Order: sequence, then structure tokens, then C-alpha cells
Amino acid sequence: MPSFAHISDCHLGAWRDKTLRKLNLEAFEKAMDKCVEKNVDFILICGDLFDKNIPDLDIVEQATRKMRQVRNQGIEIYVIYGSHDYSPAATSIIDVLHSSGLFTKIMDADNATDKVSLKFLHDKKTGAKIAGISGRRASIEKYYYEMLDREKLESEGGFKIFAFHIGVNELMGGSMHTDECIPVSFFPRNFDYYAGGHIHSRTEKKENGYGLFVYPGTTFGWNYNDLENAANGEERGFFIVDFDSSVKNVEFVETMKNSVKLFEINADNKTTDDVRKMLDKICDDNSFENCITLIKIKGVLASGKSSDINTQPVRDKIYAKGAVNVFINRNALSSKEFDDIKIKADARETIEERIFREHSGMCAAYSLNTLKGDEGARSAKAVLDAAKEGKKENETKSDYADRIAAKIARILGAGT
Ligand SMILES: [Mn+2]
Repeated sequence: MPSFAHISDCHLGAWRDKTLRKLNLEAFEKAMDKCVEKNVDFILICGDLFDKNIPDLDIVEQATRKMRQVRNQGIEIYVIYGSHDYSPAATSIIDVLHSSGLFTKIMDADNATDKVSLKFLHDKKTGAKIAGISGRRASIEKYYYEMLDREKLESEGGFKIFAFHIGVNELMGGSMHTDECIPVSFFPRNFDYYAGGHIHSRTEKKENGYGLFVYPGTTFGWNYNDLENAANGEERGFFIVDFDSSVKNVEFVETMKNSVKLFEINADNKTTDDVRKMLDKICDDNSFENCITLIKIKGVLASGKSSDINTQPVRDKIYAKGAVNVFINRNALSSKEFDDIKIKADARETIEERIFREHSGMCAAYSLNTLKGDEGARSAKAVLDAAKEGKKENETKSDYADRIAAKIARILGAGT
């Protein structure tokens, strides 16, 4: 029976930490190996294959080599952009690899001025028909769905897959801002399988009048929250789908080789010395062999400040006990002596986003719409991310400055 693999959100190139970066790549490589082992007919990657539109070349090289092996086994790879590896004005590595013939990008439309009319891609080997809409920025992408010529897609016969990279209200259970999601009714009916990306948690749901909606979730994770969710039992992997004229079987395949352990320390009314002792106890009482170790320290210290807690000795000890990585998160830790920070959250991204949302009102008087409201908060976050981008090797200082300035201008819709 024919089968395909549905993968998403590999975020290759994510993580500044070298070990996590490598483990992330290894999870992807494991997914590719499993596809060969299970002899799937094709692979569908639903966005955020890479973490950026232009990732570091060492990651591109390693991922390319692995995908080449898969292709040499006669397995086709189809891809859509995700919100991370798409750029509105610059070429993406997805375009480069598509042009090289390594994989095939599923085309949608260049813009959504009138009606968006999608063409089916026919997989020659299995006869499956694939259409889809790439991930962009949620506010833009929504418009593509609103303009979508659904009737044409619905009347097509055969086994049909719809690939997408956006949150769907009915599947989210309120866990996301609704302005970043679309309702199920935006999708064309009569597809057998709706292959999703963007949501990092595994989710499957059958919707009335539609086939099965599936998010495989991330193959590893791209930030602390993803790892914490893995520690709390979320599986990391992808789906293999058996089909003939309809979906026959859906199997989840795990990709993460290390376990993730999470320890929480409540530092409310504790001294920095108490916290140090609690850290030591965690270290002494547990085994860490081959583990990604997360320690989350939160609460309000009775005295001292969070930076007084030297975590290096406990890190060293946990590594000595065989951990592959130790991640100590004190973003939600504050002190009575320094309690002027209003926002408490776990992940850096969440903190940044909330600060921008809180302050977006300050831009109400400006003429650029990209500065106002939620759109303004999103722009500010994108500008911050652009500003954090490093200088490439062999790039001159002035080329670097020009490149970042041009990128920021594009994000804000000001100039070229
Ligand atoms: Mn993603």
C-alpha cells in the first residue's frame, strides 16, 4: 500500500547552544532514516524545515546530504514554506534547494489580489494529489485563504492532501491568539488529509465534512518551551500515513533520542543560599545519563538577586553525571529588592512579544500601519530578530549594516 511521511517544524539551524543544535539536526536525520527504513513513497514537509530563510551553510550542507540520500532511494520530497523559512522579499534556502531539484516546493500564489487558484501537484508514483498554502506572516496568509477558489479544489477527484502552515481555531483549544489562527471553514472540503505545520504539539482531529487534520508537531523543538513540553510528556516525531483511495492508517514515529527531564524550584521567600542548596539536592538525588536537563527557577526571592546564584558548579556536576545538556532557566525569577519588572514568563520570545504588545499603543500616531497594534508588536519582534542576526563570514561591516538596514526597512514596509 502506498504511504507518505508528514513532517513539520524541524527548525534546522535553531539553537545557539551547539549541543542542542546538533541534537536538533540529528532528530531530522533520524526522521529521514526512518522514512527510508519504512520505505515511504514520498515525504511532505509542512514548513519551518529551516529556522531562517538563510540559515548557516554548515546546517544546510548536512541537511542537504541527508535529503540527497533519501532521494537516491527514489523517495520524493515536497515542501512548503513555514513562517520561519519564508522571507517576503529575500530568497529563501527553500527556493535554492527547490531550484537544485533536491525537493519540490508546492506552489501557491505570488500574491492574493483577486482569487487564489491553486494547482495540484501530482505525485507520479502514487497518484496522490497535493495542494497547499505556504506559511507567511499570519496576517498576510489569512488573506490567501479568504481569496481561495475552494470549489475547484473540492471538485477534483482522487486521493487529495492539503498542506498548510497556520493554526486552526478548532484544533487549538484556545492555546493561541485567535488573530493568528483561521477557522476550519477557510479550508476546501473533500480532502482526505490536511497536513499541518506551525503548531509544535502533535494534534490530530477529524472535522465534519473534511478529512483528518494533523499536526505532527516539531521533530525536536526550537526553544525552551518546546523542550519543557517534551519533558512534560509531549512526543516529538512525525507521521507515516498509509493510503489507497482514502487514509488507511496513521502511525506516529518518534525522532528524539534523548529524554528531557524538568526540575522546578519555587524560590518564593527563599534566600539565594536556599536556592543553591535546592540545586545541589536535585543534582545529588537524580541520574542524568544522556538527558537534556531543564531546571526552572521561579518565584520572588526574599533577599539577594537572581544573578547572585552561581549555577556553574551545579551545571558542572550534572554534566559529570552524564547529561548531554543543562539548561537553567531563571526568566521567571525575581527578587523583592528588584521587583520593577512587570512581565514574568518562561521563554524569551514570550517576554519580548508581551513587552511589544504592551507598548504598541505608543505608535498609534504614526502613519505606518506596520507600527500599530498587534501588527506593530509583530513588526517590532521581527525587527529585533533581524537586529540580532550576526555578521556572516567574509561580509564587510558596511555590507552587514546595509543588509540589516534593508531587512528592517522591508519589515516595516518603509522603502525597498
Ligand atoms: Mn515552527
